[in-house]
Amino acid sequence: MRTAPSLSLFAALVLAASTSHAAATTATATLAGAGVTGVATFVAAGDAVDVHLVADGLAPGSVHGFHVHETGVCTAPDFASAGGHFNPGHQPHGALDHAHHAGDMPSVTADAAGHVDVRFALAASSVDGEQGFIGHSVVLHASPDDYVTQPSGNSGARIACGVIAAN
Ligand SMILES: [Cu+2]
Ligand SMILES: [Zn+2]
Repeated sequence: MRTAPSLSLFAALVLAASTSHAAATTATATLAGAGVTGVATFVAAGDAVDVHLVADGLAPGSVHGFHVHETGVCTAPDFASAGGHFNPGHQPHGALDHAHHAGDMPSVTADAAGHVDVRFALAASSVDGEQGFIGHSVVLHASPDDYVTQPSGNSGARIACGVIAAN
């Protein structure tokens, strides 16, 4: 019976390998900017990703462009370090019902207290992997996204940024 121990060792190695390569299904970004804080969560849901943004410190009733950007680096104060919109599919910038960057998302609206709590789903998106959001960043802008102007929707200054990391 010399094979039994080696077989179980093999099984253990396979299990360890498959565990370490398992795709992350949830990720979080903690946003920070001048007077603005927030947390964005990303949860895989089949071929879609459910996004939940909670943010504070915004002007009452203000509307803000919100995107996943290419580079997972948030250097204040202008967050230019985050690069352009995450766009692995080489699409134009646009609204979700048109051709759009993988990082394009709905603009978010603050309530009378300057608080945002919004949830939406991004179809044909992923949290992990080549086309996934992990390792990139989320950026909140000063102005609404017009979903037309290339390549960024003319949503103004970057007021908060967070790196998206696996949970
Ligand atoms: Cu942006
Ligand atoms: Zn875009």
